[in-house]
Amino acid sequence: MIRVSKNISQPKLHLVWCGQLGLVHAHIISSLKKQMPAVFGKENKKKELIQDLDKIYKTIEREQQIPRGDFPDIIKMQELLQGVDFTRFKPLNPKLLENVDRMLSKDIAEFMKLVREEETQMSENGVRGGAFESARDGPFKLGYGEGASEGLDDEEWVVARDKPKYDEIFYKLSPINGKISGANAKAEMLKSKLPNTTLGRIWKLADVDRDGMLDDEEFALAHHLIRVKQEGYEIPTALPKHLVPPSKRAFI
Ligand SMILES: [Ca+2]
Repeated sequence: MIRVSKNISQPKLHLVWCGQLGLVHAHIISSLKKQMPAVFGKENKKKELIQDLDKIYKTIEREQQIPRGDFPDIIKMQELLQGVDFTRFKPLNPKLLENVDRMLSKDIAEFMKLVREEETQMSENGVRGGAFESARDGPFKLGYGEGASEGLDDEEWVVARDKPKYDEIFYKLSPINGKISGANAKAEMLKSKLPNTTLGRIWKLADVDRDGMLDDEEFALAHHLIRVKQEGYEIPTALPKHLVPPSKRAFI
């Protein structure tokens, strides 16, 4: 589930949340429908399914890669299902799912735009100092050449060093026209276990051309910044020149 500061437009967030919730519900209902017998033993099977709802959640969680936090509360769901006739459930409509999925990824891209706007407003509270404030002290400045300023003096794009490793992940995410969607990138970035606010900032810096998607260079940059943060350094508020992917220098 997405968590952001209260400045972000609530209706927009609500829309993202509802889409995800609808998707989870559709999977739960379809799973229950699939397991119901056609003629005999319906009531017993229903009881069994309600009891085993946790197993059903786990299967959907694994097969659809939906985080457990996005599922409805299991006790409430069990109570709700008691009074429902499972035979009336409709089978899953793949077209509907596709639409919800598309809506979600589009919405996440929109949402990230809002995060960006919010971040700009909050820039005065952002990171100051380090190698980004002034070059007056040159290489003797605290933190020079470390964290996000690693590779500052190198001719080669510092992210390129580990890019083959990041490329491997990138191509597993089935990019379309060389890019992965916001939703796909989000799922992968969440594996870092960094807070959503930090990942939002990393996204803002990594989506250099601001099209709501990541190409291989932007994806590698996102992972580079994740590593910087995981190593205990701060994420800069603006992308330092030496971190801009070579093909995107025109955007800066
Ligand atoms: Ca992009």
